Amino acid sequence: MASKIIGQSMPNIPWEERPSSGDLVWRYSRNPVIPRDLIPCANSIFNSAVVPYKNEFAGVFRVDNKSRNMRIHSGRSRDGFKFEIENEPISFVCSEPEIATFVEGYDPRVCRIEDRYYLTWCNNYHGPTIGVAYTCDFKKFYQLENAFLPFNRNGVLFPRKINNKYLMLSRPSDTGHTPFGDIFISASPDLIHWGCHRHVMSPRAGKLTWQCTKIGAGPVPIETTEGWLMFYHGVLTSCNGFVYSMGAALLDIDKPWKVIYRSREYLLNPRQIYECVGDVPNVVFPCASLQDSDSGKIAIYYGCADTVTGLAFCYVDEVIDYLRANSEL
Ligand code: BMA
Repeated sequence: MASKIIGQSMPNIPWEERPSSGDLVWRYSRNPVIPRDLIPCANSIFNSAVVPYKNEFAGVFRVDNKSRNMRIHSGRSRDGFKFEIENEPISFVCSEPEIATFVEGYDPRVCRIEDRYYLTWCNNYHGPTIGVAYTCDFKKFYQLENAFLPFNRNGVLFPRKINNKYLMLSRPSDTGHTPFGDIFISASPDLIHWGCHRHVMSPRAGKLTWQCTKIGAGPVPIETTEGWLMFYHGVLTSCNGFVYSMGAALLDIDKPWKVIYRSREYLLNPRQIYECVGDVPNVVFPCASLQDSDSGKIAIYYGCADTVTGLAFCYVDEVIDYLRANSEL
């Protein structure tokens, strides 16, 4: 039986048919979908999150400005291809002055849980950790406590409670360009207090060399009839620096720290000029997906070379079939 997405139908999902190359994951032919200079202050716009919002799309975007400060901005789109991004970064409402002091923020994810859109991002509080906020309208954002002690990156929420707890994927790290990194899951009753930490996956060499240095969750996991489909980034250390590619794993529906399948090969890697050349060369960094439960279509937004944002497409049943046949745990 073909695997299905459990969730909303999205007849207006941004989409382009697969080209004749027949790839499992294929790029939008007019990438980058968001150019680096969409707003005047921007040096680069990448590693950004898009969600369906009121029959259109909204999102939170990583904008590095021309002073090279990392900021996050909100934005909107009618069709998921053409975006309007606010010129000013998000100014969070926060009742805790110590947490409210914004130093820098990057790599946002957005996860709808019930009627709120939760934003998680890499927030600097004595080093990188996971900031958490929510919005209902993409205008006012209410900041909560940071989820973890520093140092941590790639905090990604699950879109519903599991066993009555909120769950978040994350990657404990260090202060800099971390040369290691495993994916863990933590649980919370209230999105403030986090515990019950469980290990999900480690980087692996050998048959999984593309993900041998570090791995980190990408978009919000997609609920399917087979389990949670998690796209993630995997990093290889080459003689010329890090190379970031995208793979996928299938996680157990009730105990998502249990990995069912994990892709032996990458599904997307830096090979187009806008992925290989930019402020940080050789990076594809997925941060968001849109999916249509009727057709099984998935659209993935990913950062390219830390400079622009790309869009890629795939079908859920094909990705899960592929994982079933090409898994290395
Ligand atoms: C990671 C993060 C990402 C970035 C990547 C490649 O550590 O900082 O924002 O895309 O490095 O530079």
